Amino acid sequence: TISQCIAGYAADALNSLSPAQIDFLRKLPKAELHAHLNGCIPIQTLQALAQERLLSSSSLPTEVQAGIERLQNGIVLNEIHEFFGLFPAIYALTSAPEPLAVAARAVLTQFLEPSLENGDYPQAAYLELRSTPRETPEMTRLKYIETVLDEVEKYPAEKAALIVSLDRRMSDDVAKECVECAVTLKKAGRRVVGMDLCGDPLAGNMEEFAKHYRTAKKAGLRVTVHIAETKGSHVADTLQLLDFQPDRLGHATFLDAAQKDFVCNSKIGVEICLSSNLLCKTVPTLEDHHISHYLKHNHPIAICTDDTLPFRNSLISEYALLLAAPPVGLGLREDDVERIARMGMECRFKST
Ligand code: 6MZ
Repeated sequence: TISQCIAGYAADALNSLSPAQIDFLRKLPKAELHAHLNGCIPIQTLQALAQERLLSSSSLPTEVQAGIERLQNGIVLNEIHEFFGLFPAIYALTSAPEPLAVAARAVLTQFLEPSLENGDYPQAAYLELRSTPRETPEMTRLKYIETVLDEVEKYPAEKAALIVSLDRRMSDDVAKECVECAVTLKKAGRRVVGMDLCGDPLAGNMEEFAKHYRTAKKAGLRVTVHIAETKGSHVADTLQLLDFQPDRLGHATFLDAAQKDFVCNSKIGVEICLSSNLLCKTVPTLEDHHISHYLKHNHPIAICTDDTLPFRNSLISEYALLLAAPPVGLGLREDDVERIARMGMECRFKST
């Protein structure tokens, strides 16, 4: 196999390509616009953080150890809600500024630095990293965002930026605090370009969140929301999210015909995460994936990884799913894949 860290659908697609096709994908300038920091920590980095914790504080809760082992061995999910249970173990290791900075640096390196394994090319020409601010005994939410920003800003603005995520499970006060932090940092010239809405797709009251996204937009932040990610997503919820006037949509798997038309007419870019949808079982097969609808309508999409740690994919392997012949891939032509990569670059949030 090409990489030990890549497995599943994405690996099968990558392994089925010819060296010339792999070379083509490596050289293609690609934008990664939907990557969750704590979902994209390389497993080696997570293990090193666990080791360090063991050395400094003698013990690691058994749940954390079990969680890391599970991630190491490759997860199998029966449905998307099981996915969120993976994060407490990861969070336990990134709950102070220093380990958080280590994790952020590793994620930025993974996407933006050329690697031997990748033929000396970087996975992505541009990365919009997203993360949910957490308050812990060791840091405030403001400190959380500043810590990640310090790492993001080590790269030039043409290469990296930060999106601050709100979690659907957040209380109103916490959501408000996160938006205030993002706006303040943006006003201070820091590289926060947008706000996201993520977390358990069925949690939270979206009516309460609307005002926070209005505040963010007023301050010049762009907005992306995870929308209609599961079959259980309600029409009312989806309509409310569209009412936030998002600039991009994450997943958009279960939009009805009218909602799809609205998205196509308003040219809102859709972040497509193929492996993620297949592994979380929200889409049964590649053939059934809603990407076909958007491709048919020449609608702007961005191919993204979502969470490289549990899904064991990479940006190149997600593109391999486009190029590989069916049934492992969609069997698109190289010029179509090139056009898709360009669309991804055009979906970037420019700071205003
Ligand atoms: C919804 C997701 C997600 O923010 O702590 N997250 N939310 N749907 C998904 N699709 C599979 N994948 C990740 O990164 C981890 C957090 O991102 C959200 C979850 O809330 C998860 O806790 P950060 O850096």
